[in-house]
Amino acid sequence: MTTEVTFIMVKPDGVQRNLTGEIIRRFEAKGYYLRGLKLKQVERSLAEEHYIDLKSKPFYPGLVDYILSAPVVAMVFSGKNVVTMGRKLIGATNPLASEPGTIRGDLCIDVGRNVIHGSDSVESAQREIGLWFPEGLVEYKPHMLPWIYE
Ligand code: 3AN
Repeated sequence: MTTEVTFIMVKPDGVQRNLTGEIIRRFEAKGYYLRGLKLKQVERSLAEEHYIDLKSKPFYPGLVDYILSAPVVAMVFSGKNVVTMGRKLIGATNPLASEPGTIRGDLCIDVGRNVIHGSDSVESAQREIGLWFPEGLVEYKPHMLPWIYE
């Protein structure tokens, strides 16, 4: 059984719109386990580091300001292929291209208010979890795995 992990963040608009529970529900209902969770007012250095790969993009300053504009909910989920499947559950970056049934396809309209972030690779997930949860994760053994995996 793989213990792949991914970093998921409910962005300020998602928190303000009370979508945190709906987002957790979708990941849990799929069969993933919550491994870390915190409500956090982000400091600029963390937001800039998180989005370092997008530094040259014209929308980067607005993106950082958006992430700083109100608290976010930072989470870690675990499970088989959770990085790839998490991105599928989330949907395309631009909500206009996100399929109905995905989080973005169902819950938002503008790319600059797209309610959620999810790691795009196993390597990004490791980097992001290290950034957002430097204290580490709680040791935890999910007990229903035989009902999720054959
Ligand atoms: P994703 O969040 O789907 O991995 P990225 O990493 O390309 O997409 O972009 C990170 C974030 O930057 C997006 N979630 C979105 O909030 C913002 N963003 C991406 N493209 C644009 C854009 N063209 N205009 C405004 N904001 C954007």
